[in-house]
Amino acid sequence: MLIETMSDHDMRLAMLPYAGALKVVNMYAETIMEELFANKRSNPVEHIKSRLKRPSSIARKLEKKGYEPTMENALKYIDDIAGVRIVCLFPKDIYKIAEVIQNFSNIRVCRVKDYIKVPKKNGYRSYHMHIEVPIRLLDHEEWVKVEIQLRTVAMDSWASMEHKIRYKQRKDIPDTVSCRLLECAQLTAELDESMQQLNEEIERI
Ligand code: 0O2
Repeated sequence: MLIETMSDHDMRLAMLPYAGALKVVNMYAETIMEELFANKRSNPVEHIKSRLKRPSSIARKLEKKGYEPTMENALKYIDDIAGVRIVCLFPKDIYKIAEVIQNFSNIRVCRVKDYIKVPKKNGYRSYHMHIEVPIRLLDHEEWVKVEIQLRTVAMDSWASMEHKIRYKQRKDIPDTVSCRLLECAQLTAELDESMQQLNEEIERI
């Protein structure tokens, strides 16, 4: 069924498993953070945010990937209909949290994209985990896809800025702006490194 022709009721039904998956992953994430960092002086997780992708964004993404914008294609080809973003203070914490998630028995990790070790050409850095969690519905259980994005505050502020510019422009970003963005991405990487070193020094005191 074409996404744009779906009624609000049908869309809500299609999104229900994703809304459930977001609640489950959020709960896991919050519990892990509390346990993992219970003995630390401060919680290195700055915040956790979750969102369901809007139908118009799902349709746009399908068209960009060359698929007809139907709900069937969305279920098959879009991995980030449900998204959870965990924003940390330091890069090291990202890998600690990713390892804990990896070892969860009721989470299937399908794919990992490490844009921190290998940033995108435009400078984008984040650690993406494509996972599935089991969701019980009235008459059956299904494994539902969720994208977890792990990033630092600096990576997050860069990504928000770049996202805003890209979406506001709705056309190619001028080369001068792309170059400035890339420079800023490099600065945020240096900032992350320095802040992490500083934190390690403070923890040793
Ligand atoms: P929005 O509006 O944030 O939801 P794939 O089929 O997996 O190769 P996909 O889904 O594009 O293709 O994978 P990827 O790279 O994991 O991107 C998923 C999401 O990561 C994006 O969703 C963004 O949220 C974020 N992201 C990826 N690349 C960039 C980037 O260059 N800049 C910014 N600001 N965010 C990025 P959406 O649907 O693009 O956008």
